[in-house]
Amino acid sequence: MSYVFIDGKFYDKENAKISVFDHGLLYGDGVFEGIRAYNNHVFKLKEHIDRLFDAAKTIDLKIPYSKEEIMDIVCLSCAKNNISNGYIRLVITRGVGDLGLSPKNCKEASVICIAANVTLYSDEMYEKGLKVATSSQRRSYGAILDPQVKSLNYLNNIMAKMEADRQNVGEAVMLNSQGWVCECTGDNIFIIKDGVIYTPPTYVGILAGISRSSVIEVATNLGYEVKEVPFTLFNVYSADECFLTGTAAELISVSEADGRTIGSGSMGPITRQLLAAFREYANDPKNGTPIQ
Ligand code: PXG
Repeated sequence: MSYVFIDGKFYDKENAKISVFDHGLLYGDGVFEGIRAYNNHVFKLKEHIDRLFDAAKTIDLKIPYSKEEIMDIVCLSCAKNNISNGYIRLVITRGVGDLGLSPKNCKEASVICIAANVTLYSDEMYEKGLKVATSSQRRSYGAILDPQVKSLNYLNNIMAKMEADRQNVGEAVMLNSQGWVCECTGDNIFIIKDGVIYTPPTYVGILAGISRSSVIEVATNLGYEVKEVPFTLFNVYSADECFLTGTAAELISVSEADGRTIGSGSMGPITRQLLAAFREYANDPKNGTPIQ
């Protein structure tokens, strides 16, 4: 049996339901986080909760719990479901209102926490790497809806992901309106050229990924130079190595972009070293919050 936290209570999975008048459903009005537990610790929980509160503040949504209380809810959800390694989905919706865009009649935000097992890519996928294709969908930017807000409206990314599915590739690379490479639909992107690691800066229009910042830290500690600078598809196609980072994928290499083989066409040596170092980092209790 699995249990889902909704607004102060745990419900068994079948009875975990919210109202059809919730503005999260009606308008995609809300924010969320996807979080991993490793080794009985919730990885970078404080960073996820800080990002969640920053996003909620940006859309002027009051979360009816303190940061400490939300952290407790996440840990309790893991404990209640016997999750020591898993995936946590934390969702804050605008709550129940009427059939108008304005949330002025939404009395209180709803807080939902699901702790589940995680579906991993196979070892073979990590070895071979993902094929990616550039999407016709442009990533939005700070003057529209800042991609730093992990909002419940993921249509931009979903349409890009559907394009990737149609082309039989694992991920879609999204550019901003100027053509700078931003990120993929649920992952940040890195390239490696002549031993230097590059990833786009947040101002081009990306989610400031927690895995992204962890990889930057791990790579820097290993002595690599990491540059957060804008780059174009030219740099992706001509990279020695390319990889994606995200809570679900951790760090996965890219073998092909728009039909161009990247580097050797399978996981490169620096990507391999970073993946091992990242997994060690993620499993280190120092980088997480104990579940109980
Ligand atoms: N960019 C975007 C647009 C994302 O949605 C990332 C980058 C990576 O961020 P983190 O903090 O996870 O390193 C994300 C996160 C899913 C799923 O179900 C995807 C994400 C999060 C949770 C679930 O595919 N993407």
